[in-house]
Amino acid sequence: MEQKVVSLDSISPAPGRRAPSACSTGGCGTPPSGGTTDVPAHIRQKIESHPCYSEEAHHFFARIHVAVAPACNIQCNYCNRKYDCANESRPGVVSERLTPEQAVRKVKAVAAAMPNLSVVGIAGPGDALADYRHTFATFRLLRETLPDLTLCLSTNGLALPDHIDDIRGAGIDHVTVTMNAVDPHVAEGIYAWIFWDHARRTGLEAARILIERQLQGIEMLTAAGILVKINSVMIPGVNDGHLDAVNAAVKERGAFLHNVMPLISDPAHGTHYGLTGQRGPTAVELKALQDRLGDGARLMKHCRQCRADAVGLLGEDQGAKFGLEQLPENPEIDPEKRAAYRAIVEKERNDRRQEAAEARAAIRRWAPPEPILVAVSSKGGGRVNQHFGHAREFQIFEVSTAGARFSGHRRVDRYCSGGDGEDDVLEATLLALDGISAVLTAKIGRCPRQRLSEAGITVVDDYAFDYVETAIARWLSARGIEEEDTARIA
Ligand code: CLF
Ligand code: SF4
Repeated sequence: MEQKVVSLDSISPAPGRRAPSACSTGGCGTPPSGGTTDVPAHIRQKIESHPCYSEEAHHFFARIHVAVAPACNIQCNYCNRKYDCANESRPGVVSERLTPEQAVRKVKAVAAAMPNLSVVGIAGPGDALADYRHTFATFRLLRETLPDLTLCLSTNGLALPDHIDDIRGAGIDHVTVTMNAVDPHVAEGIYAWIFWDHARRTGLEAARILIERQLQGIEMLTAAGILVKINSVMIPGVNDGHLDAVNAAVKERGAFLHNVMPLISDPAHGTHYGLTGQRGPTAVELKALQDRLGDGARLMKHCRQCRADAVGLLGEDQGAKFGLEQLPENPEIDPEKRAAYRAIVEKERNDRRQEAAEARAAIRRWAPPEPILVAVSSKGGGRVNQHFGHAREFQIFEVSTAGARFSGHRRVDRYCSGGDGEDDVLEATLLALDGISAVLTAKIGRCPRQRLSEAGITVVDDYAFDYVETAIARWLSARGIEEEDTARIA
């Protein structure tokens, strides 16, 4: 099994190549997009190494999901039981279900190989609390064996109020509740049935019980000091106009974060929605909803809808390397390696914050009057450090006179494989980049550069390995100065 070295070499500049500062004017100390300095210290400490609760942390820290919970107590119309739980995963069967002991063995192997592993989550493939015994047995074993890992649980909320003490007792500090509606008339269209109090219930009755239990559970968690994240699946024509109400209701009950995820609907998955032609939202519709909810709502925008057996950084699943058959008998976790990694991340974060503060002034000075969207190819660390042809997703930043704000990501297929670019992939990438003004990348070939230009997208590859905010500031400054010079000469 490949051993990771303790460094950020793959994402940082090569030795001796210092990313130059954007401009000389001082900034206001605002953290870079997704920074955590605007939350109280006791919460910051809980989220700063959690890749889902902190956008900044997801550049540096990995999570593992252990698939110990196959059963479910409800039926969502976007789920087919043969596939992963859509609460926390992209449809796709989990490759293996684990016993609590196997789960711990796997987590140990991953922690030994990946010093950046910080979180273990249980997110299915069914509901983590439907058959809660495996879930809590796993968490208890993990707490004893690997006490420095953060424990994270995801649930549909139906059984939640019955397990607050179990959650606290197991040392779980982060719980996600998937909540798609607070109005039973809306929820009725999303769930086929629930199994509650020894009986299967449907329609309005099921919807009312589920919502009541979800809201009660959220209140109990926040009262117990546990951080709560809400996941909502955005389903056009069903609950898209209703998610503002969900956002208000969960905020009122103390939820820390709200993650609105697009419905994934494909007839091949065999879900009710897939088979009945219910579509998912476009990237533009999702962004419009997030904009409507506003900055004050503390929205998660970097979710990758990962599998219930995902391993690694968000968006970069390494689960295939850690099948039970491949695990070493006695993996050795080196605490010094893990501590060294955290020290490097701390330094990197401080550098990034400092540069972002400087970059912000330049962005404000040179940004166009109307906001634009910029796509960045990055393999982590908050830097422009990936070849265009290797990107499987682009991070999207909204750039305006207020600064550069992370606004999500767009998935693409890898354009370059075996040294050759694939034309049909490039055309699909162009569609995925709809509405984007510029692509910032570490490197790009002649052909895709030309196609992007023809599509009206500016290609910027002069700032490889810079932090994203720095690269945007340097590009805008150079562009602005050039335009001013041209105007002066004319
Ligand atoms: Fe896993 Fe979920 Fe915990 Fe994260 S995922 S249980 S909170 S450790 Fe994260 Fe994956 Fe999105 Fe979930 S990116 S699907 S929000
Ligand atoms: Fe599927 Fe998860 Fe819904 Fe259960 S809670 S039906 S596993 S999406």
